[in-house]
Amino acid sequence: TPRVFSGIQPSGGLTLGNYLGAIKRFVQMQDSGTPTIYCVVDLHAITVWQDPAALRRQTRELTAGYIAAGLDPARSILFNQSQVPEHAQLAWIFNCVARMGWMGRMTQWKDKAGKNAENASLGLFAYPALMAADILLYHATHVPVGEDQKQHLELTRDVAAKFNHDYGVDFFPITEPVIEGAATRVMSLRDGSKKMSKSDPSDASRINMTDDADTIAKKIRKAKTDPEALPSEAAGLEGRPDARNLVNIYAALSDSTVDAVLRDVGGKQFSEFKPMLADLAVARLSPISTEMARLMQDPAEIDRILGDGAARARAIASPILQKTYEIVGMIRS
Ligand code: AQP
Repeated sequence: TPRVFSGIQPSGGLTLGNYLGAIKRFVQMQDSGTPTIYCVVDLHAITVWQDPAALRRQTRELTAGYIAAGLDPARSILFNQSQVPEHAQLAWIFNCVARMGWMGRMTQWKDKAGKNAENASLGLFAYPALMAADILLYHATHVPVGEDQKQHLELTRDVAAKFNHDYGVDFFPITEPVIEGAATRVMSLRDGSKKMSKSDPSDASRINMTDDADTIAKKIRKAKTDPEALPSEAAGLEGRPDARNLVNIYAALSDSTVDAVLRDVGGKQFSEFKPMLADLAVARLSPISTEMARLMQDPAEIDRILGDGAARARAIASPILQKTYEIVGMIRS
């Protein structure tokens, strides 16, 4: 039976990349009627330092973002990871299944630990084993994510296959990544070869879900582009990463395709296209940010939603963890 799981780290404010690459598609999957479980992965967030007060605020803000963008806590299970201890418990078992070599090859590890791996947290290294636990704890079959998470999902499949093989069972499913749409990789507005990220030190590199209309318009006006006009078909974006990025964003925000967008705007200069993009971004994002701000006025209600979601998540996770312990040979008495 199909079941969707995905998560986002409360490691900063939500960006347009998180919205287009993840949340927008979370909503589509919910609305298609498949059972959906969406997590605020606070245990993942602390793999790099988080100020406790900021972590609390970002957890609530991300939850508000989920709801404001169209996730319905009655139809989807929404919760924060640390309230379901089974995630950490299964992650330990997967730490003993996954191999050091697999982890060392992860590009996110290499990017985030950089040259100073000696000083990175052990949790950052083990991050993909916890992610495998998040997904497999629910026997999730489909995981909507952005392009940057593809390698971690392959590792999740490797963990499931090795566990099944080592214990001679057919217990954990081999999950399918769902990486689709025009904006599976939204790039930095300052550098079309770098992904838009909530932890980029430059605020001008990203559009935050909480940016107001003027800020959005200004960031798009200043976005890096090249001097050429827009091409009339996708092939003309070859070798033009900054131009491609803005067209991809336009296509994703308008639920269209790059080819369809270029049929309309091909031949225009960026001086004309950028205000169109800014208007579209404001029209799509401002209802969400207004609703987020409204929800944030009642943090107790957000916490209640997370608690309720956690109880429902545990009801699914707990029997799967118990069965895992049994397979591994742990006595339950
Ligand atoms: N630029 C992006 N384009 C498309 N999808 C993106 N995602 C993130 N950035 C982009 C997708 O959002 C989901 C949640 O990501 P995450 O918060 O778990 O971590 P991340 O991928 O590392 O995102 P950030 O914004 O770059 O956070 P930091 O800076 O804290 O690492 C995932 O599905 C991801 O693919």
